[in-house]
Amino acid sequence: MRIALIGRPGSGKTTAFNALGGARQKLPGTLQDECPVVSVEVPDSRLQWLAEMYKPKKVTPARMEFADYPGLPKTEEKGKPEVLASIRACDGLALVVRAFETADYAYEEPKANPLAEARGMLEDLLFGDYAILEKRVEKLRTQVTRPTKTQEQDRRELTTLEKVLHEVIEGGKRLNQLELGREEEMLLRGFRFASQKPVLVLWNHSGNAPDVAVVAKELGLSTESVLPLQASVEEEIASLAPEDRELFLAEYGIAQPVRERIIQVAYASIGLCSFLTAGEDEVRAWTISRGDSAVAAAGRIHSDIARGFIRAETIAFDDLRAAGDLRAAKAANKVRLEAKDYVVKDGDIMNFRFSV
Ligand SMILES: Nc1nc2c(ncn2[C@@H]2O[C@H](COP(=O)(O)OP(=O)(O)OP(=O)(O)O)[C@@H](O)[C@H]2O)c(=O)[nH]1
Ligand SMILES: [Mg+2]
Repeated sequence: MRIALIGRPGSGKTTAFNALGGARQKLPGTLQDECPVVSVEVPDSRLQWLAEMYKPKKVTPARMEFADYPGLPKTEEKGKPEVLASIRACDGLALVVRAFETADYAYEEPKANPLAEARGMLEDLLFGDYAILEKRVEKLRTQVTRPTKTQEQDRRELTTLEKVLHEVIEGGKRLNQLELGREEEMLLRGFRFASQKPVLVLWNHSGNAPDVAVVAKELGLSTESVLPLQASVEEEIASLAPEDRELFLAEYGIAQPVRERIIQVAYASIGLCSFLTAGEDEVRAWTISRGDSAVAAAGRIHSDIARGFIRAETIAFDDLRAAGDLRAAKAANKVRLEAKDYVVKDGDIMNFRFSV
């Protein structure tokens, strides 16, 4: 899972990136491959409990990556489409907005106006996607006039995209507000449009925390996807020795460092959960999407396990903890054999039976 830190120039993306534990660096990144990336551990106390039971050689938490993108200016500038295009490879977006004043940066807008900034950014993502849609439609329109192998398929794609464009432009709808059939949905998903990605908002302030519910409502987002943060304070705290951090966090009234808070917000807004695997070799957490099936979970580990899937021996972590150990859990009938289409729950401990 990779989240792109995006926003207007100077909104505090790199500062937030540093607060997440990324190496301190002020060079503006360029595109996807060259963007600095930090990998953040997903805190999960269940892993420690399992490690005590299994005494494994290795404990591997789930991780989430954050990439520090260059700023997207309001004006049409060279390079903006490239940045927008490369954002599409990420799984989610963290929109950093400026709610602080500073004289250290030459801003397009002299005064911070975080709500307008967030709205403008969300609009930019939409317009970037329209541009891609329109280009594709134009290309298809000439393509379908020639007899090619893909003519039928191209026609269908063109019909869908024209419908989408119409609803978006005439109907004023967002890409994620359209009512689409399964095939149309799959087609659209292939584009990995930025405006269809889950968004969390990092409201970068300097002591004047916003009313999260109000911000979320104004932006049409869920309350749990807005995260207030004091990036420069947290950047400094992250650079301290671990034993000094608590004191400073308390001083600034920060309950938990952003590194830990952002994971909860990202999990909620992207709709993720974790399943676990446990054994003497390794105790490990894996990130999947809520609603994923057992066979999809198997595929996270290895495509062979998904291909040769037979059954998944499954127990809820809470059931295992309540029983004390696996033997007692089995005696209490808490271990289930689940089939391919079983919907995996957060905290399921799974052992896949497969043959290839
Ligand atoms: N007061 C204050 N200043 C901040 C905060 N976050 C960032 N800054 C300052 O704002 C300026 C820009 O911060 P960066 O983190 O480099 O912003 P950026 O979004 O990475 O900028 P670009 O990569 O150029 O788009 C720097 O001078 C930071 O010190 C904050 O929370 N409070
Ligand atoms: Mg930066």
